[in-house]
Amino acid sequence: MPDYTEQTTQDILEKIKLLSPGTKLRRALDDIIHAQLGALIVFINEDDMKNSNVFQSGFRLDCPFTPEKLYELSKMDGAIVMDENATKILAANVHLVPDPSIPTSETGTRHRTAERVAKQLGKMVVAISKRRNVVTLYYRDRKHVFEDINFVLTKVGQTINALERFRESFDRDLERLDEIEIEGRVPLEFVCELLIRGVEINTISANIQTSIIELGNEGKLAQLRLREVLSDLDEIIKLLVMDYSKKEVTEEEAAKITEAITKSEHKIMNVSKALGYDVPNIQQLSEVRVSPRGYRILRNEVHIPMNISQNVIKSFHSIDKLVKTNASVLQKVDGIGSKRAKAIVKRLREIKKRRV
Ligand code: 3AT
Ligand code: 3AT
Ligand code: MN
Repeated sequence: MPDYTEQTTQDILEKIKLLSPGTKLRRALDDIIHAQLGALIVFINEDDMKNSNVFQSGFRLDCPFTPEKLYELSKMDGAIVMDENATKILAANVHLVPDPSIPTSETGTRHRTAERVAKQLGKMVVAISKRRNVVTLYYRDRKHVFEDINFVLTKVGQTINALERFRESFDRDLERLDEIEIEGRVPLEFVCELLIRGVEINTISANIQTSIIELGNEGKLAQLRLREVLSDLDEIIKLLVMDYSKKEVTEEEAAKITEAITKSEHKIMNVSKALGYDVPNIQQLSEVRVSPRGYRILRNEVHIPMNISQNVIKSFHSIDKLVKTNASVLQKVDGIGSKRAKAIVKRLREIKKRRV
């Protein structure tokens, strides 16, 4: 059996999409379930079917797919064969004979067969249980059970509610960070906490992506809400890392550090280590004060492009020095004209005022 990994994870999302509400295929599956019928459907192109000895007996159809036809055919015993894009019904009443030595954890003959055929041929197989009213997708060595649509809607809705609150509080703390940054003495612990919360919002969002895809048409609102929750988040995390990493890092290096933080247990000590700080314990960490370089403030508050921010930071090194300068000195930096210089000085002063 071939070894499938990363690509399969991507592909299976495409397969789930093919079966999600709003598609013709899903309409057929829903009809089959409502009529208390079962089904076993293999998705394979005609040539691959002809060249395989898994498919036995049955009869050839080779007709365009419609939900009504699929529904009628599901009344018959055996498997239905469709092409991989689900546009044609190739055969029905087919007896599937996969290699019996392929392991399967299922019990009923329909589901055991489905799992084995998917593994053996590396294709998508869908089983609808007559007894349990459940649709199961097998693809290569993966399995996805479709849950009740209302259950998925509720689960996704609740998760996004929570994410929206997380994001609001994250944004409030970013505003607080602006103010502390102007003073130039930022608790490292605070920065680490913010980074953890940022990557957690990302991780939780990634985890419900599959459910949103499973919702198909019904998931459009959820998709929009999630996009809002995630807006600029990757950018903010990157700029935080570039501001606070112990040594100056490029955007690519910042992405690597972010990945390390995401993959680690989300603990403060791990984050400070990923940023390059060698602090032995949490007590000592809580006393560390750092000054950011200023990437985030320059980008978010004054909309300075990255390459010009880099020039500014080369000259000033950190935000506390930038705060003390005036527009005429700033103008000497490559890419900073009098307009930008004034905007930077003005905005930094405004933030400083907000603090008192
Ligand atoms: P009916 O006339 O529908 O009762 P059939 O010959 O059309 O019989 P089905 O395909 O409907 O057979 O299968 C009915 C059940 O028989 C399904 C499964 O639980 C059992 N069965 C079929 N083939 C096997 C097998 N090779 N090993 C164990 N059980 C099997
Ligand atoms: P249910 O949950 O009862 O629907 P199951 O996995 O328990 O599914 P069964 O043994 O009850 O499966 O078989 C149900 C039908 O599945 C019988 C037959 O129409 C189809 N089926 C089972 N094995 C095969 C096979 N090897 N090829 C084609 N069709 C099959
Ligand atoms: Mn059964």
